[in-house]
Amino acid sequence: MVILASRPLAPLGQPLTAFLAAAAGGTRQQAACAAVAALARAAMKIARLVGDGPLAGAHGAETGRANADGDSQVALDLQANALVLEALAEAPVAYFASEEENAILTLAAEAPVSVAVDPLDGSSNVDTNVAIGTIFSIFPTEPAGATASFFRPGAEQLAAGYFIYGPHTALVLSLGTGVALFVLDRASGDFRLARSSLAVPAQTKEFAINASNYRHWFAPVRTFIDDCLEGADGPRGKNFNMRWIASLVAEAHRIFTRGGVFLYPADRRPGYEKGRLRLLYEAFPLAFLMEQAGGGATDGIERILTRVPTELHQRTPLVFGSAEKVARIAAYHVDPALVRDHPPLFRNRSLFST
Ligand code: FDP
Ligand code: ZN
Repeated sequence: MVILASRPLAPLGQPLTAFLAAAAGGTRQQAACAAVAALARAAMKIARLVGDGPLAGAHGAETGRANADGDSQVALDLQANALVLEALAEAPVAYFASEEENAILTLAAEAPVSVAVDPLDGSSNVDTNVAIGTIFSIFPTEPAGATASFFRPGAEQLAAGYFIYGPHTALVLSLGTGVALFVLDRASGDFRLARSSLAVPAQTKEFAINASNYRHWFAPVRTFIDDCLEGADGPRGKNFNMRWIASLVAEAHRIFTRGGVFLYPADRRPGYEKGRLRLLYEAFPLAFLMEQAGGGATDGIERILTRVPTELHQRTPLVFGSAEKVARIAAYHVDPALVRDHPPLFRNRSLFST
């Protein structure tokens, strides 16, 4: 993990509560820090449920219900959503947007911040004991109401982060001044600072994509991956390594640890024309964290943080990780000279069709 040496480092081992107290400035910042503390309390409970695995019940059991986006909900999706909602209801939070809710909920309309969450990311991995997580994004509340508070550029986030429930439970957090890593100390029950000023290495030889969708991809992504797969014999002149965990937080955590690039592009499958991942509570927080750590995030054409959602569960193509690689993938989308095979679609519109 690369550390940016120029930033002042908080003491390692510092409890999250002390870190937040030291960071809190004005009313909004204080409310954002209180929301992070509430999310951490929920995450500890979720971590315990995840850690108990099948002993705590059939976590991965289909509930027979689907969220507004059509994804089937497993038991732990609903438990995690309830725990996060319960914790945020006790924090100065005005509006709550969640992958598991059909509409934005009002908690305390006058409160200074609003929170969007993916309560349990990677829930298809619940029964396989693979790392899963909770992703969150904190915005200032706008007097105009719920939609104005969330339907705005991602660059206006006050704070963002994710909890990852893996062999250890960690929090990767940005309050807008760099990125810090906290690890749950099971003995004390506190999240403790483990690394300050995380930085995503600018270059990488590792990419992550669900290659089973190869035949559905549009030409720019297919050409980029073809070029990587040709390794030292191809146009890139070097060998690459591939990973796919199918758990967004776990992919992000690997990239924060050793660099790399993640792609979930739009493709030709019905329902995937705008990608799979959600703009508000998946792409925005990860893009915020990546940029705060010197990495990048794009939908192929546009920087994720300048996008403005128009729907709660809006999907987006998503590429994030090492800055140099993200820029290269964006270049494949705008420079036809880089794309070896031009299906008719690409002549009229880019890979990430809108
Ligand atoms: P999941 O549906 O299990 O919550 O958030 C969506 C997500 O997982 C990501 O965590 C993961 O990267 C992606 O879906 C995996 O999608 P595929 O199964 O299409 O590869
Ligand atoms: Zn998710």
